[in-house]
Amino acid sequence: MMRTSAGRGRRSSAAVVAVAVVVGVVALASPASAARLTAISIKSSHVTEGDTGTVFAVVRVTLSRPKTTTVTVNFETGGKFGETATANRDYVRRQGQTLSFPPGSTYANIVVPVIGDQLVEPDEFFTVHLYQPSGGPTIADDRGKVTIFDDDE
Ligand SMILES: [Ca+2]
Ligand SMILES: [Ca+2]
Repeated sequence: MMRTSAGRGRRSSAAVVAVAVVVGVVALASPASAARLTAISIKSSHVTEGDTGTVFAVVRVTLSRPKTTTVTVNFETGGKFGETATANRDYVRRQGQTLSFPPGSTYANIVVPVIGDQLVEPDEFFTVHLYQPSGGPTIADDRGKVTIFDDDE
């Protein structure tokens, strides 16, 4: 009788301790890691082509929270993700360039010139690709799609 109830006592203390540890880990880990991680993401964009000269596609890149120091990320326009738009014919290629987020900012824009023409063609797209972040953040979403709407008929 003594043995049985001592055994029960131990089991329930052990169970209480285990629950307390699990709750403690969750409560401490979530806010701390959320505060430390900053992520860079790129949005998709679109632009209507035009007939002559260039129009500008504006692609927004966001930081999940502002930093007190400058953050940078490199970017390039892509030809490796099945794009239907052709670099330097439909848009001006950008390569090996760096986008900066000044301290306190949460977004920056990449601007890509889109070349006008009067050809009747389907809507086309290209991608802007982020790589090599510096200043702490990781990249959550590295690829933005820019759709060029054709305006010729
Ligand atoms: Ca046009
Ligand atoms: Ca066109």
